[in-house]
Amino acid sequence: MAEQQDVISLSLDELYSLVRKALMHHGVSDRHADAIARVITQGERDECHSHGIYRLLGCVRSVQSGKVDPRAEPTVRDVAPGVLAVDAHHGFSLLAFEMGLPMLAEKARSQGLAAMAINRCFHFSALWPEVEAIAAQGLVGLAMNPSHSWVAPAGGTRGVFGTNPIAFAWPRAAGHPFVFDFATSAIARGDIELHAREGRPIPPHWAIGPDGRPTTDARAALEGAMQTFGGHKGSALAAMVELLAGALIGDLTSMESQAFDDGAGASPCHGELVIAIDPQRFLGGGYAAGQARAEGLFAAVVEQGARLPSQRRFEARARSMRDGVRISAALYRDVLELFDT
Ligand code: NDP
Ligand code: PYC
Repeated sequence: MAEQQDVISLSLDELYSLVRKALMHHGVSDRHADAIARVITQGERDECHSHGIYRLLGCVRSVQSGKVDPRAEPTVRDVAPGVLAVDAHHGFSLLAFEMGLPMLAEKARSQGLAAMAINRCFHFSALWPEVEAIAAQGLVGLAMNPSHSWVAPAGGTRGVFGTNPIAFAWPRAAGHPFVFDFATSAIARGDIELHAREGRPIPPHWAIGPDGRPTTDARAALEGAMQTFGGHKGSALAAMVELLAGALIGDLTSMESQAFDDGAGASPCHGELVIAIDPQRFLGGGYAAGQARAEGLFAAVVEQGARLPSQRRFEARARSMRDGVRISAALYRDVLELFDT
């Protein structure tokens, strides 16, 4: 660890160990601590600050709230040839994902397409680590989940939807997969929280304040309602996530998750839908041609100077793997204070 004025430099190993130790200090089991520390380290490594080490504070708060079972052992259930369900038993979601992934991949390979419902999980993380793990097996990945009802529908003023991320990954023969992962709100709530922590203003299209008017005050935004991205289009996608990753899989919508929290301040508790598709099954002998077509599409994007989603992230990853990460001294202090309670 190296300190330089208001920034602390950590290697990825140091970061991982720090997160893991803090979680275990608060009674999180080895297996959950490993899964969480891996994903938080990946978030910081890829410079996704809203879902990096900052999330450790929320994880510990969730455990302290008494809502999460930090030692819950997920159970995997084979539901149908193309469907499985993982019950997280009110633990964090990441171990449940890891435990379900082998069966999801096996079913996708045998059926061409498979879906995994993760139920009763506390969810705080970005989704790209999950769809990237699916793409690493040569499969197309799609994942989504509700959260808390912080987001107003387009044309409304009161929260109904969660920030409801949708993530997609397409495996490529060489290099990183094509990946996008975004909230269906104008921005992740974690980003507004970071603006509020640091006293920075936000763009007016991110949220409305408690008075129902657009605001640049991050604290007012957290008390008001967030906006969807792309107006009615983001609003419809957010509703789709509530339906597919809530009603369809027998789990809570964002409004229900918020009610379940009952002011405890834990991470949202709900379900997640993860879909894997095997392009070899779909394309058979045409697999190479299908891949080539996809590469033609990506080339047409980058050739004109536009960038592919996740390119910034992959560049950040290369940098962090070489140089480690730098986090603000204020955040680092907050993390160290977790060991005092
Ligand atoms: P952003 O708006 O920052 O980015 C979303 C995506 O767009 C990324 O894949 C990003 O790639 C890509 N992108 C950004 N700018 C460009 C560009 N100019 N050209 C091409 N692609 C671009 O994300 P959000 O704030 O919406 O979400 C951040 C994270 O929060 C996500 O990882 C999401 O999973 C997580 N989240 C989790 C929730 C949960 O319930 N667990 C709820 C809501 C969000 P790149 O990264 O390379 O910039
Ligand atoms: O940043 O919106 C968010 C979020 C919700 C749950 C996890 N992240």
